[in-house]
Amino acid sequence: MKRSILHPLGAFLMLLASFSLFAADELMVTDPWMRAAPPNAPALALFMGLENHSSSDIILVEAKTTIPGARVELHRTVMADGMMKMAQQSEIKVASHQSVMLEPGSWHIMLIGPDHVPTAGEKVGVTLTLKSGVEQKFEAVVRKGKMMMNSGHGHHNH
Ligand SMILES: [Cu+2]
Repeated sequence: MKRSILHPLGAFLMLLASFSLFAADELMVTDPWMRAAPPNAPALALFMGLENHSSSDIILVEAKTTIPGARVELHRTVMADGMMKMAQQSEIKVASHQSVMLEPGSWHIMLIGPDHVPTAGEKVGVTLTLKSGVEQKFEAVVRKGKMMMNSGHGHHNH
């Protein structure tokens, strides 16, 4: 005998989820990826979109990965004296119903001094710790990405 796909309890849980009750204080992480780097790279960069669909602000305070040996820092690339510079950040705040893009030239998570540099296609385990104490685990895929030029401009139109 076949089981009904829309089991009453399942429908109830789906209804709850649609009201974001389970998503409270939880980030939605979109397209997490790590930029492929040469085998002796001194640092690795991790990117993703962070979406907050809850009614309160969410603050990311720490990140960990399965890459051994690396110190993990929250970074933001900023303009200083006409140069693109990375600066360590103590947190990344995602305001209620807002999103923050971690992408080349902007916010990112930096792994400094990795003992292993993964190659394109490899998957890296990531754990994000929120200020609330909630931990979120997921995998980021390693792929090639554009390098940011130190041009002093985020965008070029030719
Ligand atoms: Cu950085």
